[in-house]
Formats: sequence, structure tokens, C-alpha cells
Amino acid sequence: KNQKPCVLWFTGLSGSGKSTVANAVESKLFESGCHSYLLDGDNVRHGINKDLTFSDEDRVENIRRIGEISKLFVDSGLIVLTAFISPFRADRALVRELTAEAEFVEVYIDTPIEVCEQRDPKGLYKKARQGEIKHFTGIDSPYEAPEAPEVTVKTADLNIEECANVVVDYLKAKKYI
Ligand code: GGZ
Repeated sequence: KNQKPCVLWFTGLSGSGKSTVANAVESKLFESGCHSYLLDGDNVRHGINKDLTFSDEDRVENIRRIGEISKLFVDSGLIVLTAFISPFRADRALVRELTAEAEFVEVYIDTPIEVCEQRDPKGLYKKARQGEIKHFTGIDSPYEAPEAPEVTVKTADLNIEECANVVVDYLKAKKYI
């Protein structure tokens, strides 16, 4: 199966659905015979980046390293999916520049913070509100929403399957797959 390697750079708040949608997209890519790799907190924040905290400085370094790793995987011919909050516009611009322009697809998981906080799958918003977690994105640490993402996914209005299709349809329209 022909595929054009690229990075699908998911960005959005904690609990917005980045990992869920990225996993659903990856399943669809696999079913259609594409080769992909998903980078997320489980294999990066707990591995190569386990020395990094959630300070502004360390988040910048987190994203820089993930950008470099993505570039290596893209060079090896894969469709890479990354699922990190990546809260800062400048850092996303930097990873966009690391990869060729045509290889970078910013996917904004656009879920209102009220919905994320309502979902609160790990109870982190509750802890952040109570001051038990400091520098929590959206509470006492900023999230800079993308201004011109290639794809926007509204998880509050669509089910998981529909969300995944928004991304897959874009990849088909732009002939990545
Ligand atoms: C934001 C935090 C924090 C703070 C721990 N702020 O919903 P989750 O749990 O599973 O995903 C969040 C994850 C964020 O890591 P990233 O590497 O994606 O962040 S960044 O791109 O900003 O570097 C959340 C958990 O880690 N978590 N503390 N203070 N999220």
C-alpha cells in the first residue's frame, strides 16, 4: 500500500481525547495496510523523557525531543502519530520546521475545557483545582490553541469513529494514503 510519510501532530488539553482519537486513527490506518507508529505519554514520557517535569522549560524540551524522534520515524517511511498536549504555539512551530512542510499535519483536538474537566478520566483536574497538582494545563498553566491547524476535531460533537474519520478523510483528500 502506498503511503506518504508524515507526522500527525495531535494537540489539545488533558482529557480532550488526543490519545483516544489517535489510537482510533491508528487502527484505521492499520486496517487499510498503512504502517504507522504512535508516540504518547506511555512510551515517551515514561521512557526517553522520564527526566522531564511539567515546568514550562521541560515541556519545551519534551516537545523538541518528540519532534526529533518523529522526524526519524518519518524518514523511515512511517506515518507518525503524536499525542501530547504540546501547549505552546512556538514549540509546535518548531517541530513543524523540523519536518518538511508537506510532512506536518497539525490535528487540533478542540474540546472545551469544561468538557475535559467533566470527563476528568484520571481525576487530575480535581487535584489541580485543589492545588495538589501545580502547573496544570488550562488551570494554572497556559494552553495556546492552534491558529491554523490542518485538521480540527470537535470531540464533544462527534463519536470516536466520526472523529477518527475526520483525520482519515483529510489524509485521503491530501493523498497521504
Ligand atoms: C498537564 C499533566 C500534568 C500537568 C501530569 N499539566 O491526561 P493525561 O494526564 O493522561 O495527559 C497529561 C499528560 C501531559 O503530558 P504531555 O507530555 O502531553 O504534556 S506536554 O505536552 O505539555 O509536555 C496528564 C499528565 O501528563 N499530567 N501533570 N501539570 N498534564
